[in-house]
Amino acid sequence: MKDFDLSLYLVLDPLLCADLGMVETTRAAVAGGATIVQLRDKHAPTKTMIETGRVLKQILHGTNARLIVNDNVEAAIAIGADGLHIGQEDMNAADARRLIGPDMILGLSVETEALASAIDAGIVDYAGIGPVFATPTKPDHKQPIGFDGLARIVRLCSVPTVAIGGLKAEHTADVLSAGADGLAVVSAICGQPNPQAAAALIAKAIKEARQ
Ligand code: TZP
Ligand code: MG
Repeated sequence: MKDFDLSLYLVLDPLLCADLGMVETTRAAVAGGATIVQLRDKHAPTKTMIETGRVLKQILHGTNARLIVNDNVEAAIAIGADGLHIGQEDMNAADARRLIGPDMILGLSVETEALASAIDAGIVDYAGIGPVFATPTKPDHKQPIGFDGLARIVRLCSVPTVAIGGLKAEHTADVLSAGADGLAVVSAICGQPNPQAAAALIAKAIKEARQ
């Protein structure tokens, strides 16, 4: 069994992180309790992804947080990241698994019950489910599913799950009640005046909801 904790999953956004930068945002978020950091930069060339990812890997070294790379298999491997995250429109999960090997974490975005039922737990390690709410962070997102939709989709997933889309600290209890293992957030941490405090607020809500 792979060892990773989906509870507070930070997805980086280079524009929202512009002031502090993705590296310092990561440092702060992990200090605040982020358990996974995903390097997501849709427009960066592979070379830049690799450079940034290597710095992030150094920052996460010695912490329990894992580094996941969005979409870019070549970068994920070159960085020596802990994992790769792909969407339904990206590479096929079986092909991604063949390229990254058995040990890297593989995450897959899931937006519907049909897609949840189709997950092969022998290939995919976790599902990112959403968007729960509409969000300006991803303008091309699919139809929001709400907490009811989240619960229906989680039930059909044979792998651990993390919810995404418009999530803030105040949604923590509802996300966990729906059965998800954690919250994935972008704007609740990236671009916040104090990303460490923002992460700590969600981490505290997770702890409280689990009691
Ligand atoms: N996938 C579905 S919604 C989303 C992604 C990457 C963006 C979520 O951003 P935010 O700011 O946490 O709503
Ligand atoms: Mg993608």
